[in-house]
Amino acid sequence: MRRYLIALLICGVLGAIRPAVAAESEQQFNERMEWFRDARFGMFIHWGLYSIPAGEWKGRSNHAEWIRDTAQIPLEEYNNFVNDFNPTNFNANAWVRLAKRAGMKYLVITSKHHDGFCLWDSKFTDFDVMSTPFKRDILKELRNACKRQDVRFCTYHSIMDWHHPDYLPRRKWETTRTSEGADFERYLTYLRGQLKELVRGYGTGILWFDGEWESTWTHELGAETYDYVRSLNRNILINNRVDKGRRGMQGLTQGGFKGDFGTPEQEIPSTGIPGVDWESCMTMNDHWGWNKADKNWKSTQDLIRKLIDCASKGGNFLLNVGPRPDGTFPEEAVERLEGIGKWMDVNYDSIYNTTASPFRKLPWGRCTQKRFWNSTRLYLHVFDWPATGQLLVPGLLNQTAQARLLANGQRLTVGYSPEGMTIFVPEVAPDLVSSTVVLDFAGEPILKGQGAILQNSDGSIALPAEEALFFGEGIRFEDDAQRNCIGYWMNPADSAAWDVVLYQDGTFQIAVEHANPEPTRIELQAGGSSMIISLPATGDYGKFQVTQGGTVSLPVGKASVAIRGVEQNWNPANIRSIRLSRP
Ligand code: FHN
Repeated sequence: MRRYLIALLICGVLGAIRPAVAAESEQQFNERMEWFRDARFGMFIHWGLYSIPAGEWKGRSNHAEWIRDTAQIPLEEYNNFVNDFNPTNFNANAWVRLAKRAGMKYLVITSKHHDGFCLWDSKFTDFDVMSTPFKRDILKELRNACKRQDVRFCTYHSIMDWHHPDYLPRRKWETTRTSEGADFERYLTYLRGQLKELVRGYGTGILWFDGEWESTWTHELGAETYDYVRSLNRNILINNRVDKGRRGMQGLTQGGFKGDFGTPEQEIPSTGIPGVDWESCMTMNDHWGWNKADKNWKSTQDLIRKLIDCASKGGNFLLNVGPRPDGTFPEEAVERLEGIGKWMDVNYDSIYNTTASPFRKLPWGRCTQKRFWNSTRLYLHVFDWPATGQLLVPGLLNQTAQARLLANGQRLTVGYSPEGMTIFVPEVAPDLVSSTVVLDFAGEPILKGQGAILQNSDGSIALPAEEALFFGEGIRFEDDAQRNCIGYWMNPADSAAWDVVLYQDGTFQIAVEHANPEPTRIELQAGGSSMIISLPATGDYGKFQVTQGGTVSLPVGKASVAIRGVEQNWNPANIRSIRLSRP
């Protein structure tokens, strides 16, 4: 116990004098995020004492990593699992080999889950793997295996800790476990000490925080912890669960909160989110930790298409494995990892180092892309292979494209029409799960009817509500015959945007067609400038009128026009269209 107190004391002093983190430029942030954005695919591992009961407790079999809470196991009884943890079949090289086989570029393992048990030799507690019969430092072995096989080693770490005497609050059902003498500040020192071990001692590439939702954890603590961890390693990545800004399972970060990327859980955002980094984490069946009764495994096809879906929206896919207590992966997980790996052997180029699709949606599948100096490569992920042999890429107006099958390089003929590009494909799809057609053309994609609006021949530009791209939780297209407008705009931080293609540059007068019972203001950004437009009350959400804004100058080529609410005195407004016309 003495060594822990000394460790805590040292950490407390060091923690109190930690250096502030210098401000980071956008370029520095992009450099720090680069490997993560390029990787697109990682392995999540939930493993610990909770794996021993395998989801079962006193006749119920739907538990997993939360078992101490969901089965209300008293601490003393749960601690007995320490004596049973002896994963003699654990082989770090084999785990990393399987991650690599699947095409995963990084691995995130639960260093400590909510139960407080630590998978490494921590100076700050004996509730760790060194107190078990196994007596091996699992994180160290996994870190070394990752290093040997060029997979980035990363760690999940739970802020919430059901074991540590100083963590508060207790579980509601723990009526006999006193919180008398609990000192949350002392817990924070413990937490910082362990974070320092993981960052400096194990070189974790991501600190994947979790368990941030309880009242004792605050935005201030989150922001402070973010800065503290970055002060230990400026290049580390930290997810948004370090702070309090995560929007539930949808996982994206609300403004003003810390975190390098959003963490949707068991779901994938409905559209790409320009300028936002995120990673969807998902189980292969229905449980994070090992549950031997859970046979609801997602198919390999479904998992491959989820990976493609994430990449097509500019996000990462963190796919979970819950190892058994003996240290082996379930056969069903191994089968899926190998199946995904087979697909990645052929199609990895269409996932790694790609960015989001330029299309809002495609009828037959998804798209990822790579931009080169003066050309674009689209990877068309075709789930539903056209029986007609003609694959229409709707709204793509570029000319002189080259197309081929990624699987075997077979050249394909391309046709052009006002509806878009048609690629003539063989009768049989190279891969029934998803076949990749590679499309190369000069310049940037020119899209019609996919959120990209073409300038009219008279130079004007009409931006209708139904062609807008939406960013935020509530705002969306109100498909009502009388309205046909941007609606449900309750949160001024929500925004809408249009991609515009201009053939004639110039200065344009802005006009807004709106309906709002109360006066309100919007901010319009276009061509690098911004303006506030006051929208007088029209009396009703269905009573539209046109209000003039200022003027804006736009160059030839692609431009973006975006609107968001002005926070101060915000009142929702319905926007039917924005019009840019020659003054
Ligand atoms: O409570 C945890 C849960 O056990 C699991 O670790 C997931 C994985 O992201 N995170 C929390 C639930 O959101």
